[in-house]
Amino acid sequence: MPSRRVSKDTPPAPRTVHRDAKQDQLAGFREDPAGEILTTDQGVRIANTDDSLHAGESGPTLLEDFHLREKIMRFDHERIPERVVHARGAGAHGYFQVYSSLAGYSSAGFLQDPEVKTPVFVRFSTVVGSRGSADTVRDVRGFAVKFYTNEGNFDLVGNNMPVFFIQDGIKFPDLVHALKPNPRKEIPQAQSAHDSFWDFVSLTPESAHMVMWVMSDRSLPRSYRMMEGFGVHTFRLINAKGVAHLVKFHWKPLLGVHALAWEEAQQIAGKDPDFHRRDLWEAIDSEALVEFELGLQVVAEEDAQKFGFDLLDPTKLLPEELVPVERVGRLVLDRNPTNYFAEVEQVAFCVGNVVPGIDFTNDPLLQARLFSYLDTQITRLGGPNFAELPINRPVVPVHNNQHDGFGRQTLNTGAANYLPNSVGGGFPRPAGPHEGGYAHRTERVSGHVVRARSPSFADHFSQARMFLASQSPIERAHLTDALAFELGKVQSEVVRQRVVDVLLMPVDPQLAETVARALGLSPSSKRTSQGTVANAGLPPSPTLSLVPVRNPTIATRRIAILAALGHIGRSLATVKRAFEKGGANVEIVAPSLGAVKGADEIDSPAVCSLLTAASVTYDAVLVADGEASSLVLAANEDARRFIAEAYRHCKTVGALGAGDQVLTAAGVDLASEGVVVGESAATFAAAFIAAAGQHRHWARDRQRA
Ligand code: HDE
Repeated sequence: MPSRRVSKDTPPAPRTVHRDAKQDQLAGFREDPAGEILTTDQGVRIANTDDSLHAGESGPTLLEDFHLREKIMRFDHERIPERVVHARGAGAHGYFQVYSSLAGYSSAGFLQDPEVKTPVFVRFSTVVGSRGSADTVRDVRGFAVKFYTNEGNFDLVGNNMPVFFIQDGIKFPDLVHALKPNPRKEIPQAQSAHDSFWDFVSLTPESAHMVMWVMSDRSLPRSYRMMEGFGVHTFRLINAKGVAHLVKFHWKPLLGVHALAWEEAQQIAGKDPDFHRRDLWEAIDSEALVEFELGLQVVAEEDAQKFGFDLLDPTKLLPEELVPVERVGRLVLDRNPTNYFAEVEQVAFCVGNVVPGIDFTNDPLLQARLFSYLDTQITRLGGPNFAELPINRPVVPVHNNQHDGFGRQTLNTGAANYLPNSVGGGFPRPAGPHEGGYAHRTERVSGHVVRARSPSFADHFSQARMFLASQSPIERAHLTDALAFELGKVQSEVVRQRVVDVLLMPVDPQLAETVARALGLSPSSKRTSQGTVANAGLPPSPTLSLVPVRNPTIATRRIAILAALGHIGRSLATVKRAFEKGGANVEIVAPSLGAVKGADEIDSPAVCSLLTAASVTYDAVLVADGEASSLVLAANEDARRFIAEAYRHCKTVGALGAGDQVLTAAGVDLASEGVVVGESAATFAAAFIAAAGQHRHWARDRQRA
């Protein structure tokens, strides 16, 4: 093909992106073995892959067996270092679309046109555990989004909590070392319930607010699809006129924010350690709703000082009551990865990946992250060419003089690999004034070079107290239990006492006292000199509470119907249909798999048996009608435990007709909240849907206490 004749006056090709741009690009890298013949990496066809080449049938293996050597060499090097943090994750493709142009705030191309769907790849993760750890541990969740925009990649690398443990990135290695397993024993895996974490946070009072979040129900999401996301730091949006606004990024799940019960989460970790991965995969596979809205809290630069705390302090959130969250666009996840390793493991997010119209602030945590994410990929992905990996490639062309290095794929054909040059016509040339070149915001900076923290970062407790005060009584009870659990696992009494005195007392003396009592301690009257005790009581922020449920729905929820020989198939089918109409996934669970004979000659197909199904993996449980079936189930210990666990974990439980005997046999109080019994299938279904839409009936937890 003749090369395009270009001069410096030739305008560059317009850069547009469509919804399938990333998939089209990935398609060129996919390999499909269907109907093909096995080859070596060199494309040589292989006739036998089961026996190595020997000198005689019982003789030694020959070095010339290139297939053996290649196969074993490739196997030996299949593993790459897992992420230092956020090692365990799940990913999905989708798109992002603004509701209307955000030109007033930002010039970013992907924020201008509501018709444009920008491809995205999202990776959700836990933080502490290794790659093979369980999904439902108590932990922060990562929420990282890569937008493949028409101006290059923008990565919004956030968490499901709006604040962080530390104020300056230089403490991140200390925090992570303290959180991770003990270096001598590599115990415990994927949890903070151990001495070093509590030792660190009790000596780091700036962590008080984040500790409240991590001990709250937010650290036990029901699903990746049911948690919020936050950019944490304050960023900047800059419009075409160069006007900057400060911004906090939010993701709001359309399915609401919901949490597991702590005991439930622990049990799921054993029964289905892939619970969140599976949930995401199955939801996308069944074309269920996986959608979030992008929210912005926008603050004019001149208003930055008016909130009484520093917007650059990542241990502070901006209460929604002070600056409402504007919902500006939708993120839809609708495609599972083709290959976990190539996509979810090799994706390299980088906080520094921004596009024109989005800029940073001087948040010292953010500043350290700007270095870390690029740097970490050198070790993790084995060199500087990781941006060429299919999942990381932008969908717009890349032209620069960054050449060579391990694993280089691009064949640069230019006559010169430096600038300025004349032999290559001066290309690739920098963008002209109206060609979308990234221009860093001009900012006046002055001051002494110091290793010091801004005095405006000194209040560590006001917002921790605000968060606690915003929790409903049951959420507060969960938080208190979580502290008692975690600190109960701490061996050092000195550390436990310090947490109570230094972290909890300044937040809330009553909390400190309750936790101290559970630990057999009493809060000390003497205060340490560390940290500043909050002076002002901030008003509670109701949006920080997950209770009450704001938009009840059973969509995508898992409902189990227990049935045995002699159940009433007709009413079971009616309620099942009603639940499915509401978008729920309904499974019939019986003593054994296969068709369960109905007393009315209508059989119901059991897809799980009491042996294979776990109550903790469902959101709601009910028992089918039928005298004979109910007698069988009431006498079955597994069935009773199935119901008792669901009841204990505050889920909606119910029974049609005679099924109520099974509930009673399982110890269910038929009069308590979230227990639905009834004769008429249609009325029962409506009541059950309303109850299950409430997610959990936490009031039962209080009764237990
Ligand atoms: Fe990260 N973080 N982080 N982090 N982080 C990484 O990058 C780091 C922080 C977050 O799914 C690493 O590619 C430092 C805050 C997510 O691939 C590493 C500091 C927030 C993910 C790293 C922070 C995050 C990471 C590990 C303090 C919420 C997973 C491997 C200055 C806003 C992304 C990698 C994925 C991953 C460093 C603090 C979110 C080591 C130094 C605050 C969601 O570079």
